[in-house]
Amino acid sequence: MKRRNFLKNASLTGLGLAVVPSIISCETDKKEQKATATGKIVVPVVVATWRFHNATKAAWEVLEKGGESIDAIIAGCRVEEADLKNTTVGNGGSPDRDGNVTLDACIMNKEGNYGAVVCMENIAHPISVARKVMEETPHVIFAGKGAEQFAVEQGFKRENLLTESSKRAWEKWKVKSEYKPIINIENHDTIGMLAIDKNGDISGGCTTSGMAYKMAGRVGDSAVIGSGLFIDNTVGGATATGMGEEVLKTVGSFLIVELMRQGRTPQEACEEGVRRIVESNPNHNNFQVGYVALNKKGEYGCYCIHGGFGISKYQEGEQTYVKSGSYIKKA
Ligand code: SD4
Repeated sequence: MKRRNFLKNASLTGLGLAVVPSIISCETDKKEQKATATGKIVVPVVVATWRFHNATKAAWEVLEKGGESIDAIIAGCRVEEADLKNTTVGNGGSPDRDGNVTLDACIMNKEGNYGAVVCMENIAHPISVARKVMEETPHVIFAGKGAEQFAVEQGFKRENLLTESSKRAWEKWKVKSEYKPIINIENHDTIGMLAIDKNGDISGGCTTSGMAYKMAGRVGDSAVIGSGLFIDNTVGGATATGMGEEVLKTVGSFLIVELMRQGRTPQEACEEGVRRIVESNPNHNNFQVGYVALNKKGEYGCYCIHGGFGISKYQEGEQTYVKSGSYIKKA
């Protein structure tokens, strides 16, 4: 298929969004986080894209006991990778247009080390394989068959990741074969997670099966350093969800961390990250991108193009869903 036709088919014209551009910021379901108001350091803390409350709970349990942020990230991300009902992460993820489930994941630690796997099949926990890449090899990214082979050598089991229900949905999709990624399905999307432990050290992870029914071999932003995730232990971290192509083109997570380094709050940095995409892309009505950022004080921010995104946060022993502000508000 020619690129132009592919992009045409990729548009979300079916969404019928009535849109009014506006800038609004983060609102919480519960009380506003104290750190944001007082500037005091409130760690440990973990934040994750969407309503991944089971994941942030698992991560919090590690942090609360004094565990390291990298272990909290692994514990949290693995919860979603194992959840068969979640069709956008790990086991049970939606396949590509040829019916193959291909996974992308990455991890970054407090030393600024990074490991990733892209387009990996048949291994249920790519986040753990990404950690092995980071810790056990001189490389940072393994792709496709090489990633799978490495995982098996490291003791991971090969398994079929295509569930019956994902297979049925794919077969239904094949009837029309239209690529229309509807990203904003609450509760079910890519997990990007940032955690600061009791020592004040930050780590992050991001894991996904990518866009449903993508072309074979397509890799999104999630496992690419600086796009789906970036961590700098002197500043903080950021992670992304949504249309990976747009995040990749603007190196979104790196941008947000650099803006925080220059003095922006996590909220301001996320808003600027979204603005960079929206203002350079007239097609922004047709796709979603959401960012989450965390600075070293434990202050967070989140922002997205279209309403419907939010983050799960665990801090001071309390779990909260934070509804993200959006550039475009439904009329
Ligand atoms: C990708 N960013 O593969 C991922 C998909 C995603 O919410 O985050 N969806 O482009």
